[in-house]
Amino acid sequence: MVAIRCDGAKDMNIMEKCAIQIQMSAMKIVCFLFLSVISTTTAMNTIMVEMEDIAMDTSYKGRLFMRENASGKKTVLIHNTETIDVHFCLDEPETLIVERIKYSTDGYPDDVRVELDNSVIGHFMTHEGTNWGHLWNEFHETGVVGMPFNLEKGQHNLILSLAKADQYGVELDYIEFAFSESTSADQVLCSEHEYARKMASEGRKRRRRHLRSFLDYLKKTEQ
Ligand SMILES: [Ca+2]
Ligand SMILES: [Ca+2]
Repeated sequence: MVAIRCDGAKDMNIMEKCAIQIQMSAMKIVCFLFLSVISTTTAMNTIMVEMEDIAMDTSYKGRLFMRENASGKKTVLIHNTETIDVHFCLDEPETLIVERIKYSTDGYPDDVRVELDNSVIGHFMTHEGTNWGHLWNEFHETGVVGMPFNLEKGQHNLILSLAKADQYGVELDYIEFAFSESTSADQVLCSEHEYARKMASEGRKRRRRHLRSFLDYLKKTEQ
């Protein structure tokens, strides 16, 4: 559309064209705002859960490994019939996507099964290859596993296990979830979960530290 000079226009034709131009600009602004609202409301929040942070109870004994290239320098092994269980407690309905799982393995590939509330939501196959154990320190990422899921408010269990494995299994470094509402791991993990307890305890310690430094500051200002 050719730009028209509207300042001080007196010709009726030009004034009509100017009015149309103004209406179109206004519509563009409304569309832009509408699309902005849509993209904001549909944006998902990535929440990373380190496997070593949830592997607290006795079922994980002997399954944590130090790996230099792992996030947090640690992984958790899934071997034979072992599982990794992540318990979510949601305060409101949310959409969940398993965005990415980071793992390492050395040997034949493994078929890793992902279940949500006792339904299999996806699988992924690990890499094949061996270098005398050195490949446990080389990490790979899956893409999205399964489809987006609409979860009701309340508790949900995500379980990772092996549908088919070699004799060595697979080590998981972390999982990245995408949630539609929540923004942090301590918001979505159940309060009875050791990890959530650890996060809450760290939060309490942090608040106590802040209170102590505030009281010290008050004492100094009184002197
Ligand atoms: Ca393997
Ligand atoms: Ca890790």
